[in-house]
Amino acid sequence: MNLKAEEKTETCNKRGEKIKEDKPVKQKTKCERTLIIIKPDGVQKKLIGRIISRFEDDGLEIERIRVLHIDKNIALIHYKEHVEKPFFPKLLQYITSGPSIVMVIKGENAVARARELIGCTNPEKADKGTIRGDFGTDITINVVHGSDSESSAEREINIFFGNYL
Ligand code: RTP
Ligand code: MG
Repeated sequence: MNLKAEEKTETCNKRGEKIKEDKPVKQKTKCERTLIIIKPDGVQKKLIGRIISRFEDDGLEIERIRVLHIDKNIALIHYKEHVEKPFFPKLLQYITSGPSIVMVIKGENAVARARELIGCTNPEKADKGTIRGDFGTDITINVVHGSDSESSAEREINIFFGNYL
């Protein structure tokens, strides 16, 4: 396919002759932040380092991090969309059962990339090589949380780290 003139750039070849080259294709990327929680089972099983490495090895950056024992009040706010669901009592018991690691992770397309690294909600159905696929127990006890959209990320980051963005 021939590119139009404005899609080409002028440069020199090895012999110093002027030539037209295709402009480098710019990737569509967006720097985002997402909220990640290593849930109580991940902390209990001493998986903190291995889980953080999954994100860092993918090029994502840990921007904020804290240890927090999530209490009922925080759980009600963070998981507000699930409060009326039948599984909520189990989720509440689980997420408040011990300390968690709460992080803001930053990078290009961080929300979707982190969800990909985490894998699907049910570890039995999650691909091997994903965090849940490798370390999760069942549909409740699934090691990590990751924001599901940019707007959720903003809301959740504000819950745990205040409005600093
Ligand atoms: P998360 O919010 O923790 O990242 O998980 P998710 O988006 O993959 O799944 P979501 O539907 O938001 O569910 C939140 C958490 O609730 C527990 N859960 N239990 N049917 C069940 O028993 C059930 N479904 C969900 C899991 O701990 C899930 O991560
Ligand atoms: Mg969710």
